[in-house]
Amino acid sequence: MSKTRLSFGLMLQGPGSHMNAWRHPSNPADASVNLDFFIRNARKAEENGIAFAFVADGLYINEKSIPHFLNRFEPLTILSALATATRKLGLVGTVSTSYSDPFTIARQFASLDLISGGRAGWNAVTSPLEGSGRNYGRPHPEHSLRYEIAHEYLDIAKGLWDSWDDDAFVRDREAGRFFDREKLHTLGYKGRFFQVEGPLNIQRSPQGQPVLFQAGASDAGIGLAGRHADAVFANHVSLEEGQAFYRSIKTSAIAQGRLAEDVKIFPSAGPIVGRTRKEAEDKYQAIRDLVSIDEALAYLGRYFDHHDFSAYPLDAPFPELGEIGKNSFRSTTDRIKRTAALKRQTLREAALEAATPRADLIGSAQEIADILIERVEKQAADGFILGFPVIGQGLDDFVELVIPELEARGVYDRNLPGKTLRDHLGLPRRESRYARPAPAS
Ligand code: FMN
Repeated sequence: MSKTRLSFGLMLQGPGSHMNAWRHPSNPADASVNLDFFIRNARKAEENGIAFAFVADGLYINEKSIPHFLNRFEPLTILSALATATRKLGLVGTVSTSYSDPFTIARQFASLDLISGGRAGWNAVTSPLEGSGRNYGRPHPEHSLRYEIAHEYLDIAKGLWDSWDDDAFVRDREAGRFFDREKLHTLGYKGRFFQVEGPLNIQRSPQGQPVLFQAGASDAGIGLAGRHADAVFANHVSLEEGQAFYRSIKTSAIAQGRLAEDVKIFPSAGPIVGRTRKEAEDKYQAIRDLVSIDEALAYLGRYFDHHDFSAYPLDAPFPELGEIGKNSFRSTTDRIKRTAALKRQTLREAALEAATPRADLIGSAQEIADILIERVEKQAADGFILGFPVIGQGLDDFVELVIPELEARGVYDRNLPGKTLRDHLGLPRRESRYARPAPAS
């Protein structure tokens, strides 16, 4: 095996990442709430060496939302079910730091980690959608405030996860001693946003601490990742963009006294693969045809906090939007605006592209393998989160066509290297802040 080894996560979001994936014949129409379908995909991923399942989430819907977002599983609940249906697959779920409490969430991920034997990961997001505030009865915090809250939140979660030393629960029946008092640590956190006494009422994680993912790409997001994240979910498109982002995350980690390899970068990748390029292009077109222009406009609007694009002329240049979207998916709205200006797109073109992105991962297995390997070798990625536009067709094709190609090139191994998610990602077990260094021998 060469030095390059590709590693994948699989985005599990019902029918796939495409807004109308539910209409595709390779998926059940109720994929977003079909437990058997989730289990089937999770097991297929595991059998083929995919390191983890990744469940994204949102906290606000309206009638313009992506159809399968209107009716979907809550991440920690579905991951707990998948934990009992799989043995090795990592289980990463998205939970917002803006609309939850650190004690509850630290406890839930610690429980998932224990249930799964050390396979839990948390994608800590700050929540882009303004409407979320209306579901929680409080104002949606502004972008930079969301990140300040997130810093404090993650400090607390990590502190709580070290509440007990690894061997704190002695359970000595004879002596009637359940735990060792010396190995219990009370956090006593008093911050600007949270006061959390602790300790957490669950033992330390099999992998030290659950793996922390992060998914914001603005400067504030990069700062949060550099300080806290073990892995970052990214969504850039070109090799150059990917390299710049990769560098910025690693630089941010180093500035925090960490090593570049302490944080792994996982861009999303949604390959559409065919036995020939033509077959792949036909599949892309079939997916694109699932969306009407009105649906595409609504999809575009979602990134801009459900801005109504239907009032603008369709075939005029992409409109000037000023501050709209700044407090939402900022890094994504910036990219949409930049691309529209660069390619001189009309609103129609920008909307159709947003609804069915034409990534460069459409082609034969050889072409897809070339691109994936190049991105890892040229330091734009440490691995990928596979967000197939249509999961039924996409996962089958990837497993049948791309994985054998990667194996033949010696850059992929279906046997996952260890047991925990940290093992799969090449991350060391996280030692407790209270751990004493081993005595010198
Ligand atoms: N926010 C969510 O609420 N749920 C998600 O599943 C989610 N996934 C994201 C994936 C990527 C690749 C990016 C860039 C963002 C994601 N976000 C998600 C939003 C971020 O957490 C954040 O709230 C928003 O993007 C604003 O931060 P940013 O400007 O730093 O990107």
